[in-house]
Amino acid sequence: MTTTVEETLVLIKPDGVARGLTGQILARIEAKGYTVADLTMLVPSRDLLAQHYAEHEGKPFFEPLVEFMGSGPVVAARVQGHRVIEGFRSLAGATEPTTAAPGTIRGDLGRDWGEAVQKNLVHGSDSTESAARELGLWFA
Ligand code: RTP
Ligand code: MG
Repeated sequence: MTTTVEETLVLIKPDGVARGLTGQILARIEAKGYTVADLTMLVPSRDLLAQHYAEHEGKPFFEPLVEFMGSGPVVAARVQGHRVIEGFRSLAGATEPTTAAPGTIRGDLGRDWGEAVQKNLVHGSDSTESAARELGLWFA
């Protein structure tokens, strides 16, 4: 019998990197028991971001989101573990940092800044299909 380790794409967004939270966020992922299997830092191109956020094209927050995500360095991580896709999203907390539950990355480390885009520190893939697609984009 072969077992496949589930994996997800985690991004530490420009706000997380700029605020010096990279180490803390990676430490939470590792403390939970997941494995950081690959790691890179880059300023993503508009093309990469447009592909990454293709599902949001046409929404009012799409342009500000792509602009924000390209505004500085982003850390991309390949994170592995049983049920890690669901587990990391649980660890990240709700999209809106003001109301994300305390104990989560967004709830403990994030807040609202009164801007067009929710600067919410991290991204995690939301399904096995998204994870495969997104890992292919960021770790080509
Ligand atoms: P993510 O994909 O980044 O893990 O976050 P998510 O699933 O919780 O949120 P999603 O709905 O996929 O939205 C992607 C990112 O777009 C920004 N956003 N801003 N109304 C707004 O201002 C708004 N809505 C979404 C956030 O940065 C969100 O994480
Ligand atoms: Mg999403």
